[in-house]
Amino acid sequence: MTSILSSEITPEQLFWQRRRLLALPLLAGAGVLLNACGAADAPTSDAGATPLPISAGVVSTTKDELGNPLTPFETVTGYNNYYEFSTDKERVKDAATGFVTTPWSVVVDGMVAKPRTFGLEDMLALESAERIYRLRCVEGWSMVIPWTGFPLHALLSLVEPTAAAKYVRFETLNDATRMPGQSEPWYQWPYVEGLRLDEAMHDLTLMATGVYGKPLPAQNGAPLRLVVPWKYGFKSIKAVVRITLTDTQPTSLWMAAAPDEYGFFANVNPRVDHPRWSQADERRIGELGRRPTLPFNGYKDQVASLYTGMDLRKFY
Ligand SMILES: Nc1nc2c(c(=O)[nH]1)N[C@H]1C(S)=C(S)[C@@H](COP(=O)(O)O)O[C@H]1N2
Ligand SMILES: [Mo]
Repeated sequence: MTSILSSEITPEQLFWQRRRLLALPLLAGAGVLLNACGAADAPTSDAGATPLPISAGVVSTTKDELGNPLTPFETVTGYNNYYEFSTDKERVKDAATGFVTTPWSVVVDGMVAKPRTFGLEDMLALESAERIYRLRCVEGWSMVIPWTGFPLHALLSLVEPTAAAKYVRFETLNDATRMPGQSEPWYQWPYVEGLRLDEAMHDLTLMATGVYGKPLPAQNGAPLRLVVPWKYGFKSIKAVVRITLTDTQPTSLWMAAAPDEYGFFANVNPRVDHPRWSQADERRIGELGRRPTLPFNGYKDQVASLYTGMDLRKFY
């Protein structure tokens, strides 16, 4: 992170500075261990023999619960899907540089007793958790990412969804002057995603505000993005400005763009192929070869009960 003039320091930056100071004693050890994960595996063009500098912040562990090493910081923040900025994963980072995320607010409305507009500072004040999650992109690659943020249910319980609410609809910022990809006519902007309310209330469902112990970089969806680890990555919508509770199943950008290819649920399922490729295995970025894809991306024990009685080969 570049140094900040004190005149430019925002409440958000102060928050993160404080957190970093509190966590400082862990810093040295974490850096050494992270280095061993091999930043040189990053699929960026400048990933050569010299390891890239580790510019990550503090994380409490170097592995997920299955023993998989974290994907290096430079890869997590340098290889991104974010069509509002670029369709080239290795260009998103540069294209998103300078994207202004303060001030930022999120409207939470629809079928709720207490609709409210949250400032980013309100949401950063919610209790923060670290979550190490696998991210499985529908394109057949994956990473292991240490997020920080708050469970979505913490936010939803503040607005009190009504009994009629069945779904949650999420919307990304819609501003082509700030997101140049939105000038491309191929997609129906803004990016929209949706969850069933019980999925949204599940404790694994995270609103991420940070990654690798640092504020979320623009390319990862700053200032806050959804993370639903048992679903394909496209469900994890970035730069959220609106969350609407509704009784009708939302139509996502991808459902509208290619209804035969992308369904509402999009649970990771190695037995349901994409019409154009197999989903049986995946390339973990940084590894040679491919590894089998796990049902629900390895979160089956936690989430399978959400889908009791549903034919998951049919309800993609
Ligand atoms: N608004 C928005 N959100 C988005 C996308 C996007 O293009 N626009 N891409 C999705 C896809 S396909 C993936 S795999 C993840 C990638 O998240 P990451 O870049 O943080 O790894 O973001 C998802 N969220
Ligand atoms: Mo994706």
